[in-house]
Amino acid sequence: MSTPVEDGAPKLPPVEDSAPKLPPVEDGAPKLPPVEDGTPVELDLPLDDHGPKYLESRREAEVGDVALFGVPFDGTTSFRPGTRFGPDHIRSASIVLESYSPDQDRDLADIGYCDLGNLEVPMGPPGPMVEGVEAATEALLAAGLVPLMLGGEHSISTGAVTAVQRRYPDLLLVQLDAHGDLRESYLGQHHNHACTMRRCLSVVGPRGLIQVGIRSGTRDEFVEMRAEDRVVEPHTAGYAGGLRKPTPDGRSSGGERGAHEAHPMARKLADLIAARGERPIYLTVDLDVFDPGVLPGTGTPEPGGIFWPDFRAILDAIPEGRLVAADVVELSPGLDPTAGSSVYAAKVVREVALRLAHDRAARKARALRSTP
Ligand SMILES: [Mn+2]
Repeated sequence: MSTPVEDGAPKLPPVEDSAPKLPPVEDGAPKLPPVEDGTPVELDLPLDDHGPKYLESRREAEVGDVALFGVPFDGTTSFRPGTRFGPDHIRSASIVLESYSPDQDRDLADIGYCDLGNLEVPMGPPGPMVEGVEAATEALLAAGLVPLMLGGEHSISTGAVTAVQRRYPDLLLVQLDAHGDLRESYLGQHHNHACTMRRCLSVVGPRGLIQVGIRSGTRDEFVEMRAEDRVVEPHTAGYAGGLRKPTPDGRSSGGERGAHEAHPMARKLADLIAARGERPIYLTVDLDVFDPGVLPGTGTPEPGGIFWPDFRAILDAIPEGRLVAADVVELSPGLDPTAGSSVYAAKVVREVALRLAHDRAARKARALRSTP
């Protein structure tokens, strides 16, 4: 079981940042109440906030927010660079979206969310970038925010996962991706985006990773993923696009949960999550998990990917209350002049943000109920 620490409670070991420091509690002295949701948050981070914002988000963070931040890094991209432009294109494209999600029957207008802008990270070798992302994610968590990171290439995930795992030691990482990303090193780089899950595995441990949608990798990668029973492959899972559980009156089910049970990939994901116990979950969405027919704007497209209804079912397969952080990476907007890929990515971000906010509220309600 995890012990989620919310709202900037100072329970973490050494945090050398803006985390609020409480005075030592004297015998009999009343404990300070947890910081209330909506309290303004001061962050001392290298953030560039001059670009566009995601939909109607606030720039200023408040305790309890889902906090979007971009990491415009594509220093290790092997084939076609351009993901450094991903975060701002997601924001610009978000303008075509409504804040309401009919899939979830939830609305961004009802949640607290902010868009902090882009983290300033050095281009070139990825090491300093990974450290910068880790420190930033750590600071957001300490301030009582829920991190939602926009890429950038996939190597940005390692630092975020490391910081989130420190706060949630039994963290489970769910990866949506076309690629296994399990190389030990690639093109001489330890932190290449083809190695991201190998790096993350050393953080979350062998039972801490589930890989969904993988359809490209070396034979060794597939042998490992299958032997560890941690992969949901599109083809072997009995992939079938499209589902909507009709209600008795024939309309679609809207925000009703349970849609994943009718979907083979999502059902398998639910089984793999259940087999690992009740753990907090970090969701990393490499957008190349989608079929290049619907999302061509990514550096390493791979035929045979998922479609929107599959994504909806997969998100639904994550048990309520468990999602604690997420990222959406590998949009390379220059590769899709229609901008359709950016809109797709922006919609993925909306759905994930809504789930993050809903799950945080669910955890909070649970914690309140268990307090006498
Ligand atoms: Mn990938």
